Order: sequence, then C-alpha cells, then structure tokens
Amino acid sequence: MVRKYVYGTPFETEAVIKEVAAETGLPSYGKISLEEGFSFTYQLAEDDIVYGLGEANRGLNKRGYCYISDCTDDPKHTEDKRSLYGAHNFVVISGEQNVGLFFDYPSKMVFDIGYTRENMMTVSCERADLYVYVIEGANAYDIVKQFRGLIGRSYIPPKFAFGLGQSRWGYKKREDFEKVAKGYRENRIPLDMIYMDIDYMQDYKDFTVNETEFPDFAGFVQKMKDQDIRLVPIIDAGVKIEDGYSVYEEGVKNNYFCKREDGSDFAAAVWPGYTHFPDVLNPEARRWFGDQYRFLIDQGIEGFWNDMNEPAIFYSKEGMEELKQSIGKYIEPGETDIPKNELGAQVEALANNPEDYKRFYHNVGGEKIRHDKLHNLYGYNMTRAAGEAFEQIDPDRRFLMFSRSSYVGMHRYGGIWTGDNMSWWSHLLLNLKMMPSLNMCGFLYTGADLGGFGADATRDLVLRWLALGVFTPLMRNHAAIWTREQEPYQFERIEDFRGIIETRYRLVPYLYSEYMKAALGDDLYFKPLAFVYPDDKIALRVEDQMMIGNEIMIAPVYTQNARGRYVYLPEKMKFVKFGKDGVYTEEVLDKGHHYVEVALDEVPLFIRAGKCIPVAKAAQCVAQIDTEHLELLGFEGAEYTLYEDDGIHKDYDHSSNYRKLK
Ligand code: MIG
Repeated sequence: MVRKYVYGTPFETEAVIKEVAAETGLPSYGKISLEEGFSFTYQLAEDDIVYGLGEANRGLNKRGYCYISDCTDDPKHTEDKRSLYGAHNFVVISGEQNVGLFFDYPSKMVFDIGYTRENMMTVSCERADLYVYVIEGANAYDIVKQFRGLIGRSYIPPKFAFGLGQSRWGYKKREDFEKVAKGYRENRIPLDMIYMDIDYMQDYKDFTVNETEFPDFAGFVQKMKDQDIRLVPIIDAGVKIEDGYSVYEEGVKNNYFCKREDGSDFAAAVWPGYTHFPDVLNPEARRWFGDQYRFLIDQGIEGFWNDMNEPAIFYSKEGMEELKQSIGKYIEPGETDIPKNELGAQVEALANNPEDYKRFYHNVGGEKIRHDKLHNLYGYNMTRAAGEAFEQIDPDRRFLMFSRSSYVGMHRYGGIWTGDNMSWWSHLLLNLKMMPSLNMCGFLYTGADLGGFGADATRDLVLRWLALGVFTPLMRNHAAIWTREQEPYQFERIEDFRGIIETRYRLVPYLYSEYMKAALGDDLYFKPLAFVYPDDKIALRVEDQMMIGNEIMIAPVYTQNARGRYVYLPEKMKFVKFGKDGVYTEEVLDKGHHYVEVALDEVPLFIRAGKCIPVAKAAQCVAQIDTEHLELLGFEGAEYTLYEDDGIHKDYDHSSNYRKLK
C-alpha cells in the first residue's frame, strides 16, 4: 500500500515512474512540521531496525548516526563522514510496525536516525517542496519490493559485465593496456574488461582520444576484443574550455552549459583546467551530451563509467578570485611570510565548496533553477543522458554503464561503483554492508574498487577482497595512480588470484541468473539475513553475512591475518569452499554458530537447505563459459531454474529464457 503526499511545489525528479494519486490528509506515521523548512519525526521503538539510504556510510541498520544526502566528491570515507557520492532517500523502519518512506527531494536532506535522540528519527530539509511516499507492508522485504515497483526496472548490463574488470588510474598509453591484457592472458587469469581512466583522453577532453598514445584507436579496440577484452573508457562531467574543441564550441553556441546568474557560462576547474558543466537537467542539452558518446561507440566501445558528476569542482573562477584577494591581504608591505597553514586550508576549502553550487543555474523547461536546489540530480541526469542516447543509438543492445554520483531513478539507466575507498580492511566490510542497501534503492549493478582505491594494498587484502568481489555484480580491481600496483600478477603466487577469479567465472551462470531474476522481478540480489529469516532473532542483527539470490549466503573474511571466521547459520546449510584448479570441499553444517576455516586462496559460500546452484567450468572470459554442461552443487534432489539469454540484447521476458536443472 503506497500513499503519496505533496508538500509545496516539488521538483519533478522522475525518480518514481508509477502513477500514484496524491493524498489530502496527513500521513498516519510520524509527525510532519512545515514551520522551518520540512521535517518529519518518527518515534522509533526499542527494537526497530532502520534499513535503506543506499550508498551511505556505516552499517546495514542505519540507526545510531546522522546521514546527509548531499552528493559529494570526498575520497576519504572515514566513519565520521555523513555524505558520500549518492543520494538515496529511501528508508524502511522495521519492527512491530513496518513502514517505508521515500523523500523525493533533490537537494540536501538530513537523516538523523537516532543520533541526536536515541529513539527519534528526524528527516529534514531546507525547503518544504517535496513528495513523501509512505509504504505499508507485511515486513521490510515486502515494503522494499513495493518501492522497487514504484521506481521502475533496474538497469541490466550486458553479460560480459559480469566478468572481471581491471582498472588503474595511470594507464596512459596503448602499451600499458597491452601489458595488462598480457599479464592476465599469459597467467591464464580470466578477464573481460580493462578500464580506461582519464589519461586516454587528449588533455582530459571528453569524447577525445590521445592519438599519439592511441594511434588507430578503433583498430586497438578491435584488437583487444579479439582477445575477448573490452575497453571501458571514463567520461567526466566537466567539458574543457578550449577554442576549436567541438564539444565545447557546440555547447556554448547552443546554450547547453550551466550558466551564472548573469547568463554567462559557469566555469569550474577540474582535471582539464577550466570546464563548463553540460546542463543535463535541460532535456535538449541532455540529448546533445548523450549523443557525444557516439564518438566512442562508433569506434567499437560498448561500455562507459561516468565520473566527477556530483559535480566535483576543484575550484571555480569566483572561488579563485576570492582567494587571490585574501592572499593579497596577507602580503602587506613589509610582511615576508604568508601564513602557510591558513593558506593551505583556504585552498583546500575551494574544492567542492557549497558556495559554488549557488553560482550556477539550470534551464529546466525554460525555468532557471539554481544548482544547489537540485544538486543531487546531476550525476543521475548525466548518466541518464548516456542511457537515453544508447536507446537511440542501438535500441536492442545493452551497454555497460555505471556512475559515481546518483539519485534514485538513475538505477534505470546504469549501475554505480562506490567511489574512492581505501585499501583498508574496514572498507572491505563497508563494501559488504552497503550492497543490500543499494539494492533496496534499485541499484543492482554495483561494486566497490576491489583491493581499495587509495593507499597501498597488500596481497592478502586483495585476495580477501576479490573473494567478496566474486559475488558483486560489478567485479573490478581499481586503484589510484600514487598507490602500489595491485593487479593480480604484481603479487607472489599468482595461482591464488587465478583460483579466486576462476571461481567467479564458474559462478557466473548462477550469479547472472539471480541478477536477472532480481532485476526482472523488482527484487533484491543482495538481501540481509533478516529478509529471509524474519523470525530468527540472531539473523535479524547479522551484518557481516548476506544472502545472495534465493540459494546462497556469503560470509567473507574481512580481517587481517585471519585464517577463518565465525558464522551464524539460520538453518542447516551446505558449506562449500572453492579452491584452485576447480577443486572444492563441501560439508553440511547445522543451524547455529560455527567457526569455519577459510584459507587465503579459497572462496567460501553456503547453500541453503534443500537448494542447489549450477557451477560451470572455469573460462577465460564470460563468452567462453559453457552453460550447457553445468554441475549442480548443493542438496540431494534439489532443482534450480536457470535464467539465461544471449547477454547482448534486451529480449528478457521470454519463458524460454528459463531452464530447469536437476
Ligand atoms: O579526482 O579519474 O573516483 O575512480 O580513478 C579523481 C581519476 C578523479 C575519481 C574516481 C576514480 C578515478 C579518478 N577520479
């Protein structure tokens, strides 16, 4: 049961696509105040759990902290942070009373969930112009499914996107990519994608390729495809200001960039130096920007990742002017030293300064709207630009697409990666906890930078993180330019890496099948244990084990030097450990607590009582997986319904895509 309430004059975010008639009365849950902006308060019962918020910090149960939806390029996801790159304003309160709440509001919104007062949830924002959706249901799981029905079908990538991707900021030339391909293929480590970070471009200009480093780019793309490897280039939000650069010139000429109050194009410095931001909130500009992807598609590219689309700003023209003036203030005649600390802090404060978001405007259907009022929709609409363009360019074909910044609604056009994490054990655990929350908000094709983006990785961390990544739809090893190299072949005993990655490929038929069932059924791929075992008091509070699909539970090892871990089984399960060379062990464990040993080169999983999963032979790429000869692993007599399609086109809804295995 969904009820929709309207406050003031909401901006149409198009997060929700199902028609719901607006109510006139007051919601029967919580209290709404319109005195100072908007605020909603809800008295939490002692045992209530609060789920949701998608890409947010801390636990699966969001209770006990304060989170702020305010898309931010912050590369240090420490525990104190309240905002990350996405804004996913959906929560579910689960306990005696179950209720889901979606606050469809495009700018900064505060979720104080038992932070100021232990038993009080307060959701607030500055302007009382929003839609509030209140969803009643039998339990949290049911509510989540209803919400997913409201916001429309989740993005479905091509099947090759279920393979492994290797990435690193710092691959600059053709040889760098050939080295990666060779490192994988010569060591017989499966691989489907190599990601191209900003250095493939000419001077960081979107939709250009550095022709000195990549002569005959289309030929190179094809050469990689001949080895079953797809190149996946990055696209940044800011378009470089440079005379003669066609994207810049077209954008200026047609008023497709975000403008200052006085009508001039707003300039912000990012990687290319000063840039303009395409006004992706303006449908015409969005169509134009999306159409630019053609430049790379025409050269054989089938996938992209959209970055810096919060949008990230190093500094604006205005911000820099102000700083210069304040520096001037310090260099008084006779003064020799600039107070360095203070200056450093001021330079740092220029980046992603909220003041800058008040300095430019969007043209939405002829109406001029200041950016800060719809800030959280920028990344969503940049990715939507691409998604809508793909529909035009090749309507039957799927493209790989994921974004850094997002809002609910973007889940229809692409997935997300969780941005600049660190090579920290705590971030491996954060990765696990975030997955079901993201799924609840519609983002199914997701994953984190495996091995960690910032800071130096270690061999054991990369192995353990890959062993979790085996189960995340987006499985990508990515790292920052200044960090230790972390491709599998940079470490000792490469066979351990090969073994884990081969396990991913052995499981792709199952993982893809479960992904598709979740996407087509508005369901979850990652679920909290509580959604499957709602009456189990222990399962209710477990946050370091997750259910995947309908058959398995995972319990990754996430601590340094551990040789195994404790797990809780809510029912009898078959414990399977995949090792190297196609070897695995299996053991039935009873309901209850267990300590399980898991070596660094093993991938553990648990099959639920009475169920089984299909397992393939390892392959070097997704296209080579033999799905005709699948082995069933699990309980005697169990059956499995496999979903399979060509992985390229969009004809999902055929009964012939389902095949019973026994
Ligand atoms: O300011 O393109 O999150 O994945 O490697 C950093 C360089 C810009 C941030 C992305 C990261 C990417 C990096 N980008």
